[in-house]
Amino acid sequence: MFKRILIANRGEIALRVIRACRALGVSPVCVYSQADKDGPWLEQADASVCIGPPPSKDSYLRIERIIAAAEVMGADAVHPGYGFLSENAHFAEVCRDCNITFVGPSPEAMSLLGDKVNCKRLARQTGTPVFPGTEGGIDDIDEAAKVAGEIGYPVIIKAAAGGGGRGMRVARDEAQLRDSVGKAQQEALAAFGNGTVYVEKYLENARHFEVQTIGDNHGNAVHLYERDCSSQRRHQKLVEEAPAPGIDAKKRDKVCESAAALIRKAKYCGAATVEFLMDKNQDFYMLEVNTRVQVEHPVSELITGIDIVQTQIRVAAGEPLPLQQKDIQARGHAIEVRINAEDPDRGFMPQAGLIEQFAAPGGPGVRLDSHARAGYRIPANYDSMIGKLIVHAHDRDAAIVRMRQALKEFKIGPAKTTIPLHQRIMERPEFCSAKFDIHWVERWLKAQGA
Ligand code: MV4
Repeated sequence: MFKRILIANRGEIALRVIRACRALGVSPVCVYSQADKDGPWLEQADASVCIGPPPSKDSYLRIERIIAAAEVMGADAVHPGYGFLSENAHFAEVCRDCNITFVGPSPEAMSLLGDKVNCKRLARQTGTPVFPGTEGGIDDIDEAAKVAGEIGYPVIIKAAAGGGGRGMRVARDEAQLRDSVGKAQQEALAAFGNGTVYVEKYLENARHFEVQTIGDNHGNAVHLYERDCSSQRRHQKLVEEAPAPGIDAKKRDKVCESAAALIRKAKYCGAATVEFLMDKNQDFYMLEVNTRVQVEHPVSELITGIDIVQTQIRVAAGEPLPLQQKDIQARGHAIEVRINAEDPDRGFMPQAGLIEQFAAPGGPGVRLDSHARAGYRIPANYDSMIGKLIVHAHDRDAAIVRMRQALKEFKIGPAKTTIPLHQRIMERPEFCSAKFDIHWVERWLKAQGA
């Protein structure tokens, strides 16, 4: 096991990694920006070092400063959390060159899965279902138009290096396709330094289904079942749950197994999420693979009883996965809501500033992952998420009841948060009956005049 892990992140995920380090007897150390000098999570670390001014590009994204900090503090591993450098293959490579273990996949596995054209090719080989479309990147517009004609419109043009909703265009007929491909290629080149784009069938009213997987350095990979993340706005997830409600058990097992097979084939070590869209017939189509721990990992932890962050660290240290697939069972239902310091009544405007009141919810089956507390000042430079509230209960209805009560107990002020929005979501028939799709929140908010 490692002696010391440097956490190249901030906020709730830094605290989450610190907790996992303690459980494993590993010393956690942090880097922080000037804006985070009073970050409550730093009190929990064994040491911390300032790596620069508030903007991420001058601090949390500065590879050479993070490596220097790891060397100065004697860390033998780096945990990147999510965001920032977590999916940067160059960073993983620099860590390796400096004999610091990157808690995550090899740069090769990260690059392979991070390129969506390569990832889709690998998925076809492992029986992971994908959308019909071009085999690889488009180099001939006539060929792309031919494929689109065969699969039928609408189609979507995506950047191989894109992700999370960036670099996509929908085409509803051949004229739009011909108009869009060149523009999409130029945009992709400018945004990602890679102009490769591909075309696939566009699915209108899908649900977002994602499979949590984890692999080791010994050729093993397992899945921890799935999450439904359909409740989102502008590609920002608001609510996540596990398991996905109302899925046929056989279809679910099949798609989860196919996700684990993909990770195994990629010789992937660490936690990965295989994202899918699901149509109304419960057919699945892979979108992309996220090569990091995700914000919503706690719902999978609560239903399986497996600590994903501790497992990430164990496999990074070279241990084999402690569990086989047959030992992993899903129990009950878990729901997570993201608590963002944003004002939903003012276009989700971020709310920087002092938190004066912070009364945390509690009781059986309630988990709060947050770095915030009364007296904490939210910096304006980063993501507005100040915590995650997660509940677990024997079934979905009981989990919703538990979430309603936890939200009622949770008092934050004067900063506006997404708590009242979540209280309304937990009463919505679309949510309570799980008759929803990826557009339901935006449709509902629009109908509200928000
Ligand atoms: C799609 C799609 C429909 N059909 N691909 C958006 C984020 C990126 N991961 C992929 N995305 C989509 N890909 C096909 N073939 C619709 C989306 C999409 C979406 C997906 C998941 C969650 C929210 C979304 C919101 C809008 C569009």
